[in-house]
Amino acid sequence: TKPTLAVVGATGAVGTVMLDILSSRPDVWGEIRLIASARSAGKKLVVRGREVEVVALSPEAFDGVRVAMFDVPDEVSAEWAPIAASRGAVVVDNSGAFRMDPEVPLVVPECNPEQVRQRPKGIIANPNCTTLSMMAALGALHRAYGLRELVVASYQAVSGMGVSGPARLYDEIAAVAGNRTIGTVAGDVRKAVPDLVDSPFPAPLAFNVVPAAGSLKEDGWFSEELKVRNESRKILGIPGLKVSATCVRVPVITTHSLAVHATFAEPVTVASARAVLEEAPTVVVLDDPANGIFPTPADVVGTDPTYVGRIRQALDFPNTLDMFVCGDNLRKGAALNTAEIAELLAAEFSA
Ligand code: 11C
Repeated sequence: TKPTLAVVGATGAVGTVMLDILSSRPDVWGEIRLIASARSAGKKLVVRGREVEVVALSPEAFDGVRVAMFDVPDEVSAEWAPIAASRGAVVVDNSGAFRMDPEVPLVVPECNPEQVRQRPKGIIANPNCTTLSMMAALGALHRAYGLRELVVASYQAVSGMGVSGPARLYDEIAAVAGNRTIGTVAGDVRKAVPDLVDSPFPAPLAFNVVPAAGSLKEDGWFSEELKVRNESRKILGIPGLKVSATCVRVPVITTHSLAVHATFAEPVTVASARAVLEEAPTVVVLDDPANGIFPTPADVVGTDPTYVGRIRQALDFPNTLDMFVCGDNLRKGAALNTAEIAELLAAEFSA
């Protein structure tokens, strides 16, 4: 019999995409149970073409569940993932609660699929969407040339924040639309958009970019920047990888972009790197700038691959490539990677 799957946080931004993904992937699941906060219990959502009623999060909700995907805030995962695991489910958790726990593998199927088997706590973590949006490409290049240093600037979409991000950006864009002088005087955008007290962003995002993603941590680093560093090291298995990231929110609804400056142990040419990336099954190279071909969020949103373009040999840095990477932060960056990990478990359970 096919294993029972639970989706915890089925009504959130990632949960909604997850139901879509579960409806279009090979059907390896028996029952799919939808779990959410008491507030959403009783709602009916469609998965695999059928309506399923959402049940409230409770220990009993996990009875009979073999795999539980969690797409909920860190503190909810921290409390409930161990409860689900204690009731016999393997948890695939998309929060930050367990990613750096040495007893929890942090898995990207293109990079370290074998680690799904090493789960002493019955919990497997799914990386942050910013890290994940470049990992398939970096993993392939690392295997070929040995990654040593990584300098990254992100251009992050608002849906990374959950449903509140797009809601706010649409409101801000509506507030400035049609004004053909706005954005020309300091502070005019700030005055035109709705009160920032109600915003998930610390500054206006319409006609703007905001160098503050996640929460502020020690020494001026934002949490997203530290996650890029810590999680890249763990996924790629390079504890000493030198990483420096600057994470920036941009007025894009969905699809994170990253300007990547990667230094390798081995010499690397643009042609050989392109061949390596073209061979990676989930990477698509879009790199013909003379003809306007490079990845942009607007062109790739809603699709599964990791897109790479603008591949250049750094002029002043040996063994170093510069490139631009785009990936849908809700699909490969979150729900799709979680589903792929869960499918590895489904295969294990039916083997
Ligand atoms: C963003 N990457 O774009 C973030 C949100 O650790 O999973 C995801 C936070 C996390 O805002």
